[in-house]
Amino acid sequence: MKEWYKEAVVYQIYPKSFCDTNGDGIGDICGIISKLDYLKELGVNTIWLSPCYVSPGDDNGYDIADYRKIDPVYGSMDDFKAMLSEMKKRGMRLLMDLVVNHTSDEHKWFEESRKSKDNPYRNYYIWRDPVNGHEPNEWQSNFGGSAWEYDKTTGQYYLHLFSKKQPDLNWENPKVRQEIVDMMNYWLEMGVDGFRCDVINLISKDIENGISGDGPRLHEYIHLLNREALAPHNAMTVGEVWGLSPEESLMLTHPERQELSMVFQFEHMGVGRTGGRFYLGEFEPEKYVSVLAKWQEGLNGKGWNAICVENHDQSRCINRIGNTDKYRYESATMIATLVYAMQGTPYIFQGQELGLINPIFSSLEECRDIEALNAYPELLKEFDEEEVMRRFSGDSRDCGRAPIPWDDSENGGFTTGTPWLKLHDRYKEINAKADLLSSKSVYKYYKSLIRLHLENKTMLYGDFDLLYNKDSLSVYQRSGEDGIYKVICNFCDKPCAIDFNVLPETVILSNYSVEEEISELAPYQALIVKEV
Ligand code: TEU
Ligand code: CA
Repeated sequence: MKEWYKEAVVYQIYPKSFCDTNGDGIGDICGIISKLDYLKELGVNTIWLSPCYVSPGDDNGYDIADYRKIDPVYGSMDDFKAMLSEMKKRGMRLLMDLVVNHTSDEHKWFEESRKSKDNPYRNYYIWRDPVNGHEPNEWQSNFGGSAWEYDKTTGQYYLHLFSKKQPDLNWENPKVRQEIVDMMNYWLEMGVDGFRCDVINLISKDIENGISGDGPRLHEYIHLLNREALAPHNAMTVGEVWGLSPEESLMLTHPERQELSMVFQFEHMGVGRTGGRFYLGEFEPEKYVSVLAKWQEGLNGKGWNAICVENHDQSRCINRIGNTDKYRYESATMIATLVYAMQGTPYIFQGQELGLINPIFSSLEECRDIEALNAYPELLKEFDEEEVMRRFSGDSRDCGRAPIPWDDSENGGFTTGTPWLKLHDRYKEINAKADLLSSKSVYKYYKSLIRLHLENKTMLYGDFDLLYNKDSLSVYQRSGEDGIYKVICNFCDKPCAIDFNVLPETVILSNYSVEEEISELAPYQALIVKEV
C-alpha cells in the first residue's frame, strides 16, 4: 500500500551539533532555520530532530525533564513554531524524538515519585525493595554499572536501564500510558508529522521473570499509541530497536497490526565489531552486504525498511568502511549508493552528506559522551591511555556528534564561541563550503541519489535481489515499474574486475565519470546501471 512515509527521505538533525547562532557553542533552533534551504536543496523532505526538550543534558537530551517544552538552550517555543512553519513552507515534514522508556530524574513526575511510597506519582516509575541488602537483581545499565539506584528517602531502588539520571517509566501504570498519549497528541496537533521512538521495545518489561525489554505487553502498548495518537493524525513512526530479527520486526510493523511504520535495525552497523562498543575489528564488506540483503528480502512485500548508514550513536562510516584520505569522496558516495539504492526509507545523519570524518580524541577532557566517560575506567584496566583514546576516536558516540563545519573559518563557522565538543581535525579542508565548491562534492552526489530514489518507481518500490557478494564486490538488482537496475559497488581501494561489460549509456549514476565501456571498477566505484 502507498503511504507517505514510504516516499520520505529523512535527514537527522542532532541539534546540539548542527549550527549555533548565539555563540554559546551549542547548536540551536535558529541555526536549523538558517540551514533549511541547504536541506531543501539536498532534496530531503523530512527532518528527524533529536531531542530538544527541557533536559539537564546528562545524555544530551535523551533525559527529558519536560516533554512539552523546548530547552531554552535551543530557543523558545516561538522559535520552534517558526522552524516548523519554515519547514512546512518548503514542503518538509518533521519527526520528533519520542523518548518514553525513561525520563530525567529531574522530571517533576520523578521528583514527586521519590518523595514517598504513597506519593501519587510513586507508580510512575519502577521501585523495588532491596534483596538481602542489595540490588533487586543483577541487571546492568547500558551505560555501565548496576541498573538499580538506591534512594535513601524511601529505602528502595529504582530501575534505570540507561544512566541513573534516566529512571525507567512504569508502563504497567495506565496513568503513565495516558500521559504519553496526551503528550504525543500535543505535538501532533501542533503540526508535527511523526516520531522516532527511542528504545521503544524496552517499554514492556517483566522484572520478576527477568525480562528487561520486548516484554509481554509491548504490542499492546504500541498499538495503544497508534490508536490513540498516531493513526488519527496519519503520523509516521520509526522505532529504534536493537537486536531484532526481520521476523520480529514485522510483528511491530506489519500494516495490519497497526503499530509502527518501520524500525531501524542495527545489525549491519555491528559488522566488524569483535565485542561490544570500543572493540572494533576488521570491517567485512561481504558480511555487511549480506546483513542488508537479509533485511531487504525479509521485509519485501510485507513490511518496510528504514535504510541508514550512521546516526548519533555511531562513528562515521568512512572511518570504518571507507577511506578517509585518498578516496574520501569515492568511499563516502559508494556507501551511500549501496545503502540508499535499496528498498526503504532513507535516513541520512547530519554531515554524512559531506563525507565527514571522526575527530581524533587525544585526552578524556575532549570527550563528552556519558557512555565513553563511564567506560573509561573499565577500559583502562585492559588498555593503556593511548589505546583507550584510539578506541574512543574510532567508536565513541562523540565521533558522529562532532559539530558540523560549515566553512573553513575558526571552528568551521559552527559557532563564534567555544564548541561544546571538538570538531573533526581536518575541518579547514573538509567542510560544507569546500564540498559544494569541489568538483567531487559528496553533497551533490547525495542530491542526485536522493532525486533518483524519489523519481524512479523501481528505486522506490522495486524488488531486491542480491546477485553477487564476495570479497569487496557486491552486485544487486532492483526491478519494478520503471525497469531493471543493477547496483554495483567496489568496497576496496584497488580496481576490481567484473565479468560483464558496462556501456556508458546505461550508467544512471556513478561516482566516477564513465566515458567508455568498462569491465573493471575503480577503487570504491559505485554504479547504478539500467538493464537494456
Ligand atoms: O539509544 C539506545 C541504545 O541502546 C544506545 O545508546 C546503545 O546503548 C549504545 O549506543 C550502545 O553502545 C538510544 C539513543 O539513540 C541514545 O542516544 C540514548 O542515549 C539512549 O537511547 C537512551 O535514551
Ligand atoms: Ca546556541
